[in-house]
Amino acid sequence: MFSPSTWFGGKPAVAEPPVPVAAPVAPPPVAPAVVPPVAPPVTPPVTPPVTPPVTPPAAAPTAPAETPPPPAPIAPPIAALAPITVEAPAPERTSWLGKLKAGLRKTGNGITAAFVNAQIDDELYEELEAALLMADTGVKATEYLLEDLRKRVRSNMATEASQVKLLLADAIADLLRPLEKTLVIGEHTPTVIMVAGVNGAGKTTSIGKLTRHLSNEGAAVLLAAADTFRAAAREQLLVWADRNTVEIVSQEGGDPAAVSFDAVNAGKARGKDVVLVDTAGRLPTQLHLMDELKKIKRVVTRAEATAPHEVLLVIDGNTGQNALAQVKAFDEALGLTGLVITKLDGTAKGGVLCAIARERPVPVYFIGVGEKLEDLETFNAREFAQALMG
Ligand SMILES: Nc1nc2c(ncn2[C@@H]2O[C@H](COP(=O)(O)OP(=O)(O)O)[C@@H](O)[C@H]2O)c(=O)[nH]1
Ligand SMILES: [Mg+2]
Repeated sequence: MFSPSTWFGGKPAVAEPPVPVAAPVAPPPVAPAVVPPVAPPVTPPVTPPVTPPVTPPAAAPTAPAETPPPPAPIAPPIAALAPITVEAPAPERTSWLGKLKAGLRKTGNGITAAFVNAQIDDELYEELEAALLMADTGVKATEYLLEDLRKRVRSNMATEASQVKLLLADAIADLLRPLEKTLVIGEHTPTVIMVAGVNGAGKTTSIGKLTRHLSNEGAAVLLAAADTFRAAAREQLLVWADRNTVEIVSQEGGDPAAVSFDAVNAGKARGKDVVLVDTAGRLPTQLHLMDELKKIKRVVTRAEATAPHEVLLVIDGNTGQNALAQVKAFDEALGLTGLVITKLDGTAKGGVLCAIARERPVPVYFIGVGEKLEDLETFNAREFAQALMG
């Protein structure tokens, strides 16, 4: 079974009495849990819970009243019984930091440049203001950071620009710290995670990466291909399922809410630890599509009263200030529990996390720094602040 590591916190699940409705399908044997080499741990290690026995659903699922979804066929498990292949260990956190730093270098250079041959004067603060705004930090967070920085400079009696630079890194890290949070898996079986975002943000890729990490730790994952609009989207998730040797619930041209409903029920019946629901991309301004997303959420709750346990928004790190607008809109529609910020290895400027921290502090569970399976990392405010400073 599954014992969460530093990547995924977890609390012991309360074992429910077995109901003799249907015998649960035994989960596929898994390779010994491998803790990804993330060091140092971002959060204090959580004591692994006592492995709960796989329990069938407590009650037969009731179909949603408002939408009786047609049953989605459950795709045959793809090599579900094969042991999970443990690949070469992911790169050390340091090399991952290198990727993040390289990605944010443009921003860092802008902020760093302000300190070159600088005195502590109004001109320095003006240059920092311009650099922070250019890094997508936004007006409010920029104002907040500069005011905070001035206080720190006074209380530390800093006399050199180089000291101010360190103090700014501190100020950014402190601002971002409330965004640090560990994704908790194991409190519910299955833990249902719904993933939303605009087109191309990196939802499916992030789900693939997350599945890999969860599988590596011994969690049984079921994917729900609720992006039913494009055949290509389903295929893409199938490829990820295949690579990760996990099962997938998918239906050609089906109703996304129906697929999600069936996936949650299948996850309960098969004793999965996690059900990841991939949804189609949409803009917050497309109201009918936002309504559809709300419907998926409602229907998931009908399949399992406590679900979804997590509603994640995936954001392309290159989106700039629009990312904040996305967080606000999706949060209002769905009640977000966490964010995944992708593509921080590219030309992303990263400052928007400061804006999010200031204006809509939804926790950042993970950041994506590339297209490969291992290119997903937990968010650490101090590291991010340092990468942002160059
Ligand atoms: N460089 C980079 N590319 C990424 C990252 N995450 C996703 N992508 C790429 O972004 C594109 C869109 O990703 P996809 O997962 O299909 O987005 P979706 O529409 O939200 O499901 C694909 O080409 C991915 O390979 C990342 O962290 N870094
Ligand atoms: Mg997708």
